[in-house]
Amino acid sequence: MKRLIKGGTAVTPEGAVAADVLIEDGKIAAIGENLAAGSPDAEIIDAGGKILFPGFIDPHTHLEMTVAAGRTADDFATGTAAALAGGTTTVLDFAGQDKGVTLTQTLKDWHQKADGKSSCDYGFHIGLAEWNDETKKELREMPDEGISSVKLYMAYDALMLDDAQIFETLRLADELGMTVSAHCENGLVIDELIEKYRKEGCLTPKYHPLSRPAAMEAEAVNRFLAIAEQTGSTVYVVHLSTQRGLRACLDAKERGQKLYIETCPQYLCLDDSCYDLPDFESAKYVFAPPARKVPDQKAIRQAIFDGIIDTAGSDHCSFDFGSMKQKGRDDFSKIPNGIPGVETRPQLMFTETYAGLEGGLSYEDFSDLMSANAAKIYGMYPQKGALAPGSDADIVIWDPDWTGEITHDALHMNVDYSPYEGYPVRGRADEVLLHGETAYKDGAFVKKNAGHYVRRQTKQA
Ligand code: DUC
Ligand code: ZN
Repeated sequence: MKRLIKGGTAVTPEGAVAADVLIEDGKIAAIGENLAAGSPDAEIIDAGGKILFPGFIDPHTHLEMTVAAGRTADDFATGTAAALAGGTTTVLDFAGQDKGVTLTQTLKDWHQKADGKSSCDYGFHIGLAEWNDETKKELREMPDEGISSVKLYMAYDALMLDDAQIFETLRLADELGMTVSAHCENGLVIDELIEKYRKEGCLTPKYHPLSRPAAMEAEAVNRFLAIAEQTGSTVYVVHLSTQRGLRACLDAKERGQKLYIETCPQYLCLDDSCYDLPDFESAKYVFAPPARKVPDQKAIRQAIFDGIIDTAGSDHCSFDFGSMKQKGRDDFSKIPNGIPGVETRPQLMFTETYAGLEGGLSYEDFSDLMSANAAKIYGMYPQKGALAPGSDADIVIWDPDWTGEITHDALHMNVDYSPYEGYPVRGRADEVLLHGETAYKDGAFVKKNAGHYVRRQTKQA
């Protein structure tokens, strides 16, 4: 079946151009002027005045994840549908190992959660919780499973690796051509700070950010990058949130190290005043790293404008306020960490970075930040992340002029609140195509459950 998108501005790898986009058999067949003449049988989609972006890619989600307090509100069915509604056509979720569970089993579990239930395309990062002979053996098998990236944690007792294990992970991942990403917070010091506040009877959510200070992000970023310097690895820092952490990244870049940096909308749109809200409302904002100070927000935004930050992940990790977040009513450390964001990420990022702002991003740069860079870093390009002949026809028809505000009622995520209620936003996805077919249009789902697993290439493949 042929479809022709007419009248839009297509954001291609060569630049944004007024052009038709012809789709055939789920792929982009051609981009150019007046393609209708050569394809009289094509179904016409009118995109007059709209921007055509390659489907957005969210490189950082936690769907159907279980933590000590229980399970996330969104599974793959609800989370990937909500992603589509926002303009995201591929998510990379963390298939996170629990201690004692093999990587093979973890991957099998994640396929069971996602296969046949996902409304957008999806891939998995393999997340490590331990490092032993079995893990090393199994990591070697991951590229054949379409996994090209490993995630490690420097915080959380149940997950964190020590420095020697990080060093070894980097060495082996390099040999396999896999990219290593890290959650950079100094978990040991954070645990001490949490214990100190608990002993002092400081138990409200206000103490969540105080127990996870900026210095502990910067220290871990610096340590991760210093270890990567020894192995010569190119690495990826997830959810960078602070000016000090950014400084550590810039120092490494100045040393000549190659690294990728991700931030998230929450580090642009929220600041630590959200921990002063009354009536336990602040629990809605308990995520890690926490919302930071206004100068951090400014530094992160400027780093996006300067092209220093490569990607924007949502770190979508949704827990209901009415039930799950209440588990920490008497002790902030028991509030499950995470906020919903897979659906709102494109709109929030567009609002915070669009070209109308001083120093704001061109459509091409926004497309790189939201799609192409993640595709390249994680081994999916140009199947994903490009409006180009031969690429998957995952296309967002974006209205750059729409303005409104975020309301939980209008969103599709399976969670009982939005941390951005009432936040003024600009731009929205009018229509979203997955594999050339309209999956979401004008506020309604047209096609669900059509998501495929994306096998990703390692750097050597
Ligand atoms: N931080 C969160 O807020 N949620 C999931 C995991 C994480 O590190
Ligand atoms: Zn995360």
